[in-house]
Amino acid sequence: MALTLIGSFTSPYVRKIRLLLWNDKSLIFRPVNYLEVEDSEFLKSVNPLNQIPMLLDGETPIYDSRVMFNYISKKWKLPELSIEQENILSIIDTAMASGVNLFSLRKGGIDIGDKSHYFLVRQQERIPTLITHLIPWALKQDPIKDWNYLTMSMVSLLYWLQLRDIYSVSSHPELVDFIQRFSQCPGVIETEAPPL
Ligand SMILES: N[C@@H](CCC(=O)N[C@@H](CS)C(=O)NCC(=O)O)C(=O)O
Repeated sequence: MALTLIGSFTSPYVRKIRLLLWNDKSLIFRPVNYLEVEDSEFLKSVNPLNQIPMLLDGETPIYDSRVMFNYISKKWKLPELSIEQENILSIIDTAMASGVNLFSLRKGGIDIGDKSHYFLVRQQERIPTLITHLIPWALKQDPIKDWNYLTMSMVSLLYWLQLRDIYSVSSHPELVDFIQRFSQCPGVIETEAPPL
């Protein structure tokens, strides 16, 4: 049964699933922009979470990127992640969630630099803390040996933080180097967001 991925060209969650499925030539990618009325109505009609990415395996809906990864892993019989790898994935996904929260708030007109706002401060603090935590792991990753869902997620996170000007990745030479080393991996160039 062919897989259908519903998502945008900019979402970091969508991008990591596109990278994961890059070699599946039967994948159907259905682009949506949930800020446009027609696409938003379509998304709501197929996904009660009203979020992207969404995956369909035939008629079976799969709603969350981590669940998609687990589902694909089982289907393709990929090796199970160790607890250390699961933790890396949680760190990347949580940094992504904080970034996406800040982006959405800024889009809604909120001053995300407001230091008096408990929620904003927590999101703002979390990103550098998590990014710093990822550096020792990132330094050990090799683009030939370690092109997997973790490094795909990291590429998607770092690229998106820069794209949306949410966090200055360039202040970490190790991460600039990571982006450069992984830039030629399969699908990375092709899944870059078109100019905004
Ligand atoms: N936990 C979800 C998060 C997905 C998510 O936050 N997607 C964003 C786009 S990057 C979204 O759909 N935002 C619209 C909304 O939440 O209303 C996943 O891992 O798939």
